[in-house]
Amino acid sequence: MKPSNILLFNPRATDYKARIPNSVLQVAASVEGLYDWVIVDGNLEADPENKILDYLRTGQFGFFGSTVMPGPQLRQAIPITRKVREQFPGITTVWGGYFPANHPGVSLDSGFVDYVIDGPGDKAFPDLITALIENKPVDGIHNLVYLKDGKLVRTPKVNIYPYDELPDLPYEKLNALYPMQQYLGKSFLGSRTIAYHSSFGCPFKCAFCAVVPIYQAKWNGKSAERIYRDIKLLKEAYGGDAIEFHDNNFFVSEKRTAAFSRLMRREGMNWWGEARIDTVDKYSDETLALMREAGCRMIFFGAESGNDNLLDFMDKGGKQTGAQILRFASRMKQFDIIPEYSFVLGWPAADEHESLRQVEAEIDFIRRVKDRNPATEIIIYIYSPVPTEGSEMFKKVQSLGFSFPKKLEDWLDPAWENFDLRKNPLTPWLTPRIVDKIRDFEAVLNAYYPTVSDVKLSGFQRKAIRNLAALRYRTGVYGRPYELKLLQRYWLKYRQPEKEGF
Ligand code: B12
Ligand code: SF4
Repeated sequence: MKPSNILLFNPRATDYKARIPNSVLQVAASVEGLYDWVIVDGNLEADPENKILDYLRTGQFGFFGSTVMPGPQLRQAIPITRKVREQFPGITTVWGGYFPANHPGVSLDSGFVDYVIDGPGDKAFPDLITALIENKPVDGIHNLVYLKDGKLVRTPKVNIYPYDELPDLPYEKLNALYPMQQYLGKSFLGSRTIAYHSSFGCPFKCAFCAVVPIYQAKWNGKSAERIYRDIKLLKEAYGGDAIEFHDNNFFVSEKRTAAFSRLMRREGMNWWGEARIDTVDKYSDETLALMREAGCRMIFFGAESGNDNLLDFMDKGGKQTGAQILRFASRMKQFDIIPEYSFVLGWPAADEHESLRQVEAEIDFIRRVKDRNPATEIIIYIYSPVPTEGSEMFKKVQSLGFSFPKKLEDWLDPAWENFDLRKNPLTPWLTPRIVDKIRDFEAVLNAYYPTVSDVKLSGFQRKAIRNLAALRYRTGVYGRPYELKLLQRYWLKYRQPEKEGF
């Protein structure tokens, strides 16, 4: 009979700050009590490959599962899964997470990934293990993608589960493998920051977003009481003193946010989460004041663009407008909650000229946001297509000549890695000249307004870098800011996705 132990792998995603590996931990929770499991965390291992092979050599493992985000996680996920297949052909390999869910074909065609989980793995994974151990068919198990006679098979999809019904995360067992202290790092919010995930999916359908094909506009969140109970545990057992909510959209329900805030008032913990502007703009003044009182210091908002036509094109418009983005930045100031606005530049455009015009208009808009509320944190991404099949945007992207790599290994090419990191898009309409324009502006902006999130930057460094950038920012001459880039390389570590992520 196939051995039932499971090895779960979290490939390295950051060199800078390891966070609680919630993806594999939640998968572990789904098999806890049924099968034995271990986690190997690439963020904390110098040589995860050998650690994994050592475990597998014991002969007790029948299953290898890896979570995979696009980008640098592939750098370990691909060669290590391939090695597992070569050295232990009897072990079943399973990939889950955003990369394989959005690119199942290329993952399975590699020949070393047996199953992809598309969506939550909380029921699919234990069911799959049991079926394989008991030699039963897998075609009735939800959220699976696999190859049968060379053809891609997708089983019925369940986008979300009622989160409150899922088991608690096995923090204690994780602590025995990797002491939790290593995961509770210093951040702008506190000195031992907890990473917590409180909801599945998102109720919206933005045409550029990787969450949409997986969750298809469904959302379900844990109750305020359940979140509070978990946070109390992490505070009391491990000393957590601040929280980063890793939900795609934490603030969907005002009622839940208000209830959570009421519970958190006594805890003295700062927290941060991700939201939509149009959603939080509907919150009452009382809720916003309550959130701040309860420790909400900063909220990440996908502002995306100041152009209403573009907002419509990305299916974000109708509700969110450029005028609202500006007004809302001022509203947040009133409540002393820092809005962290992310903008995406380089949307599909007919040619270089149109693309350049768009980029210049966005730069101008970002400056207006900063004028309204200088505390607004600005994050600039370059548009990287995701396969949102059926959306007008993806159709346009394809018609303009863009396509994804056909082979899994091709994703390891540095150019595609930069694509994943939303640094260099490989989209035909963005020329290197425009990419430089965006990056140069970003360098000047980040220097003139150093982020409060960079806890390693001293007061002196902040002042020095700001003074150096002042003339460029005021005059709008951004080109070739070598002096700023040099300083940033050594001083500004935050928001460099290859080091950090967010
Ligand atoms: C935490 C996080 C990170 C951390 C890394 C965490 C880690 N693993 O060590 C950091 C901050 C380093 C990071 C970096 C990046 N991230 Co990130 N990250 C997240 C975030 C916020 C939470 C992930 C998480 O913990 N989810 C909680 C768990 C419970 O949910 P889950 O992962 O979906 O897991 C469920 C299922 O997917 C499935 N599943 C997942 N894995 C597995 C594995 C197995 C074996 C099985 C059976 C099932 C399974 O079952 C799970 C339980 O239901 C997500 C957004 C989100 N809310 O998920 C983005 C997200 C995954 N990241 C994203 C991106 C793009 C990145 C970056 C590539 C770029 C960037 N600048 O942000 C960088 C990469 C940098 C790098 N060096 O690799 C995107 C992916 C988009 C896409 N195109 O596919 C997301 C979706 C954010 C977004 N909305 O844009 N990230
Ligand atoms: S609101 Fe955010 S998470 Fe939701 S679909 Fe749009 S971009 Fe994606």
